[in-house]
Amino acid sequence: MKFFTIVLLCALAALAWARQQAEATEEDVPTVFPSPNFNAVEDARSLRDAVHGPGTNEQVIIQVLTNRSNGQRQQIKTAYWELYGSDLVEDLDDDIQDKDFRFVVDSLMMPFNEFEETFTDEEKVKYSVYEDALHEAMAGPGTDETLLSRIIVWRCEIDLGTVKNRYYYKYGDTLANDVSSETSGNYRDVLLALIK
Ligand SMILES: [Ca+2]
Repeated sequence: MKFFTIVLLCALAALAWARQQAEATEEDVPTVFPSPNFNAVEDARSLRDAVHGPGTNEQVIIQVLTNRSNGQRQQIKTAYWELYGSDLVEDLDDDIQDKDFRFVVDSLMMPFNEFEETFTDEEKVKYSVYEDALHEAMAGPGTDETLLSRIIVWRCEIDLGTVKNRYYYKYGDTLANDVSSETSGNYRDVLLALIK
């Protein structure tokens, strides 16, 4: 009897170890990658065309910003300044009416370390299980758009692909589906483009 108890305990220990290894080696998968054919000047021109003059081409803004890394977005900001002597973020802000969409655009345009500093240490602990934070932002009536946007912008270049999988296994619906039913308009489009 004693022998079997030992065997059982060993088996359980081996299982726990294997699970720990699996978790430790779970690779972080982002959803936003640096563009391989990146040209900051071309992007600056596209964004200028999107905001200059009457109207705004939000789809161009979404297309450009969600397909570049944060570092590339910073280079676009510099190129824009050199070409037009104007601040890209201010120009985008002037043109974007929807405050939730504007918040995502502004967050994407912040240097990543600066954006990360908008999270207090308490928040970093509180939201450290990202799929739960995303779920919390959408659970119940209404939506906490600020929390939803911050977590998506924060994780899209780090591990949102992994978070997305965990979200699905935990909550039984895809993150994209839930975001889609909780949001609308350009705001929805930009979040879905970041989630991929
Ligand atoms: Ca809700």
